[in-house]
Amino acid sequence: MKVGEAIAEILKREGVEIIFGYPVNHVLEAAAIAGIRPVIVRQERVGLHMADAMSRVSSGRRIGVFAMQHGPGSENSMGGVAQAYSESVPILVLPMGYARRLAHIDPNFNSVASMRTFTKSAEPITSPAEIANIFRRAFSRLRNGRGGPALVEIPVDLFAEEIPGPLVYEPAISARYGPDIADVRKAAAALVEAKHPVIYAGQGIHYARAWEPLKRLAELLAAPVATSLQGKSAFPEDHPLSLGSGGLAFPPTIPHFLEKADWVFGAGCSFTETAFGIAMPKGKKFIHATLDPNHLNKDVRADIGLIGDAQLTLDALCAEVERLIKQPRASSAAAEISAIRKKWLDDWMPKLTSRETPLSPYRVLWDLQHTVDVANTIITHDAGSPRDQLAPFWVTKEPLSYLGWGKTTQLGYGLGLAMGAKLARPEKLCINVWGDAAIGFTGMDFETAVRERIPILSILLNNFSMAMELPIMPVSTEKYRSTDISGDYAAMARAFGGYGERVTDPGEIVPAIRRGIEQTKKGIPALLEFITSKELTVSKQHYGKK
Ligand SMILES: Cc1ncc(C[n+]2csc(CCOP(=O)(O)OP(=O)(O)O)c2C)c(N)n1
Ligand SMILES: [Mg+2]
Repeated sequence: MKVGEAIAEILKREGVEIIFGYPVNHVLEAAAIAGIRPVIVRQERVGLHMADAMSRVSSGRRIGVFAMQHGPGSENSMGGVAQAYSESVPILVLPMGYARRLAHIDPNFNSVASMRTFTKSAEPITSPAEIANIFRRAFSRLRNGRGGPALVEIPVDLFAEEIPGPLVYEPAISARYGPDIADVRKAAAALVEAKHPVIYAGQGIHYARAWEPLKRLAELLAAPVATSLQGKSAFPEDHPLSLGSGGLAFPPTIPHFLEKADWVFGAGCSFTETAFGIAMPKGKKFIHATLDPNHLNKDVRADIGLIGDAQLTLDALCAEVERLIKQPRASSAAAEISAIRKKWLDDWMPKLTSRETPLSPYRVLWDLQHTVDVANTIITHDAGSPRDQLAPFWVTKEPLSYLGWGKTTQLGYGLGLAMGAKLARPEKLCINVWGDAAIGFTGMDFETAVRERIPILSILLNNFSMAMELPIMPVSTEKYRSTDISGDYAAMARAFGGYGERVTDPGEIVPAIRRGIEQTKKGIPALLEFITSKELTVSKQHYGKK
C-alpha cells in the first residue's frame, strides 16, 4: 500500500466522508479513489472554514479535514488555520511538504515550523512506517481536550513510497475527564447560597453536548444564563432565564445581571478578555468550569475551579445541587429579564421595523428572523457591523443553530462556515450574513457553493462602505474616499450560476427571502443583496451607565 492510499484509508476509518482541499495534494486523489468526496474551493482559507464548520456542527464528532499544496497552498492557508486555533476548533490540516531533502532549506515554506505556534500539534511524516502512529497522535489530539487544528505535513517525495506491511490502524479513542468532587461540592454550596448567581456558558457546552444539564442547573437555581458568542445557542434564548449572548454587541440583560451578581459560574468557557466578548465585572466571585486547566486564572481569577468535560461537570453539579435543595428555586430573574427585554426591544423597534431606504440592516435581519424557521436554521455572522447587528437580536432555539465566533475576526469567515454547515446538515437552512467588506475577501467562493451543489442562503448587507471605519478614518474618507467600496454582488452570484437578487424596497425584503429559500430547496445557492444604510448604532451599554 502506498502512502497516499494508507492516509485515505486512515481517514475513512476515522469516519471522514468529505475532504476539503485545493490541489496539488495527492491525498485528494487517493481520497476520491477510496470514496471520500473531495470538495475543491477557490482559495484555501474557505476550505479550512468549511472543515471548521463540519467539526463545529458535529460537536467534534465528525472531524473536518483540509488538504493543500506545499509552498503557496500552505502559505495561503495560514489565516484559516489561525482562525480555527483562536476559536479552539478541532480540524485536521494536511499540507503537502517539500521533498524531505529540501524541507529545511531556505526559503522553502515549512508548515510544521511555521504553523506550530497556532496549531495544537504539528508533525511531519518522516517515514512511511510511522504513518499510523502519526495519525493516531493527530486524531487523539482532535478528539481529546480543548480543540484546535492538528497538522500533519506530508513530504511530496513520500507519496511514491510503500508502507511496510499491511496498514494497522484503529480510530483514536476519546476519553473524558471530570472535576474533583470536593470542588463540585464547594461550587454547589456557593451557587445554592448565592443571592444573585449568573451562569455564563461558552462553547465547551456545545462540544460536550451538555445542553440538557446546563438547562437543568439553570432551572434548579432559577439563575439567568448568558452565553459567549461561541456559546450562543448552548441555552435556548427563548427560555425565560436567557439573557442572550454577548459579543461586541449584547442585550442590556447581560450587563444588568452581571453587575448585580455575587457569583458568576462560567461553564465551558475560557473567560478570554476580548473586544468581541463580555467583559467580566470586577469584585465578583467566580466558579470556572473549563476543559483546559491552562484557562484557569488566565484572564479572570477563579475562586473555585472545575476542570473537565462540561457534561460530566454539570451532571455532577446538578446532582449536588439537587441534594442541597429539595425542589427548583423560584427567583424574580425571569420577570426582570422579560421587563428589560421588552424595554430594549421597544427602544429598538423603530430600527428593527424601519421603512427607510436605503434599508436598515436591522430591519433586514429582523424580517429574516421572522421569515425563516429559526429552529431549523443554522446561521453565522461575519466580521464587521453585520455581526453586531445580528448576534444580539437573533433568538436561538436549538443547540448549534448559531455558529458564533470572534476570538479573532477575519472578514470572510462566515461564507465557508455556512457552506460546511450545509454539507454536514443538508436538512437545515444554512445562512451567512455578511457585509460588502467581508464578501471582498471570500466572495469568489460563492462559485464553490454553486459548483459543489451547496445550497446556502447568503444575506449580504451592502452599504458600499466599510461603515465601521468611518469614525476611524474621517480624513481619508473625506479627502480620498478610502472607506468606499463597490460591487454588484447579486450580478456576481448570477454570473457564477447561482441565484442573485438585489433588494432596495422594504416591502420586498420578506418576498425576496422567500424566493431565496425556494432556490436553496432546488439545490441552488442564493445571494440576496440588500442595499443598506451606513448604520453605526450598536446595542451596547457600558457598565455603570444606566
Ligand atoms: C481580514 C480582516 N481585515 C481587517 C479587519 C478589520 N475590519 C473589521 S470590520 C471592517 C469593515 C467592515 O465593513 P462591512 O463588512 O462592509 O460592514 P459595515 O461596517 O459597512 O456595515 C474591517 C476593515 C478584519 N476584521 N478582518
Ligand atoms: Mg459595508
